[in-house]
Amino acid sequence: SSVAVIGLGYIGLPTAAVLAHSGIDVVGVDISEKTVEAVNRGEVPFVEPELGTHVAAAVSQGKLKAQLSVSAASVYIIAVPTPFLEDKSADLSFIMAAAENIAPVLVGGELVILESTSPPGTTQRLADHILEIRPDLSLDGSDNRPVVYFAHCPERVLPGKVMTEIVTNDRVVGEVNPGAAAMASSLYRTFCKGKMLETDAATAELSKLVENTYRDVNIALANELSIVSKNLGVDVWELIEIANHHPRVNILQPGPGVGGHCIAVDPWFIVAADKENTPLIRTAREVNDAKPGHVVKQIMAPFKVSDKPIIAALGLAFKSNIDDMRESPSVSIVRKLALENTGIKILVVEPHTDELPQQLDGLSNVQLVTAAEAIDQADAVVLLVDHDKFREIDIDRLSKKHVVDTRGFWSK
Ligand code: SAJ
Repeated sequence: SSVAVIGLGYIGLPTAAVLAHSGIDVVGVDISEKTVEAVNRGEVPFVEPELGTHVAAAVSQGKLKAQLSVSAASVYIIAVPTPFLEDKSADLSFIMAAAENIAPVLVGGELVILESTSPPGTTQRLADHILEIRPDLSLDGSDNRPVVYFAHCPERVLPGKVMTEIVTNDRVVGEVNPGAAAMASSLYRTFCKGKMLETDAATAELSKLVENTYRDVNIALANELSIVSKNLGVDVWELIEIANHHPRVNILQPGPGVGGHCIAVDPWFIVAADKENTPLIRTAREVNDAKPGHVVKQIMAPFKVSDKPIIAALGLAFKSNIDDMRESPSVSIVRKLALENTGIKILVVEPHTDELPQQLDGLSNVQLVTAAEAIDQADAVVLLVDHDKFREIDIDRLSKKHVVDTRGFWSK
């Protein structure tokens, strides 16, 4: 059998690499020429531990190659982005474009898997779209038309641990038509040691959204508690630590806000699917989105308008020990600080990059420096990301400064 993986991002490329490693012939498809060329050289165009060696090996063994267009295969795996639009609904245009590229090469008997995180009903819509283009094919073999199988198998791997979790996590496989889940399970079993949880496509779609929403709601509780505790003079880290000793309580950690392309996005897909009945999920999103504003207030609290303090901001990534700054609350905090307070200077430290992200372009009062330089000069120090590298900072040097520790990095 052969597999075509459409979208060579942080899910598609690892999937292509592990499938190729298990002996399957894999073609990776991407619209970016740069990505296609990089993969064909055996390189990975983004940071993910251990992925590089897998891709290099698969390419050199001739099991993985990348190209710009879709060609015939027995299984198609769609792993393209599903960003959200202005109105918080999902943008399915990348999925539908993939469908349009797959449709012409189908002959019947193939399995089409959607891995992209999607609102409930999307896999069915994908199937309908392909069958509209190809009315000679079917979902059930009626009128002697060959069957194409459709399944939703959401990825659930944690960025930074993808190569481990892709093998060890249990896998949800949800079918649109009978037989699809069994086919998908047998494909994933070639590299995945976890359980195959077979269900229907809509349940699989919603389960993925619910997993991330569960975390978002839990983090919102922690973030709300961090503000309440501060106002009551209670240490939130100690509070949560103590509460979590209860055998049935497990509160997550407060922070500067929730970032990344998953947890801050997926809950909106549930809200969009049933606006009237999702006040809790919506409010949790709003609580987490409001946290950067609270952090900015906390940083500026001891200063008067005329003070013009120097502020050291430690960390820009959306979480610890990665270089990914997209949808990062730390970046919004720095931007907000810079825009709302004329005359202040912000010395940003991000050990995993050597340039500021686009959102901070053109802000003349923001500079990227080393931790030592920033702390030397700063009146206030805000810890935004709990990178291991920040353990090297000598905390004695913070004693005379206004410190805002959004992660409990030093306070815990
Ligand atoms: N965060 C907190 N407090 C916490 C935990 C996280 O503030 O206690 C923040 C992080 O700093 C970060 C954001 O939440 O800004 C999200 O980080 P994360 O590590 O919780 O999750 P992601 O976005 O890297 O990956 C999630 C994972 N989902 C779950 O754990 C349920 C991953 O398994 C999914 O595959 C991924 O989303 C995805 O692609 O959907």
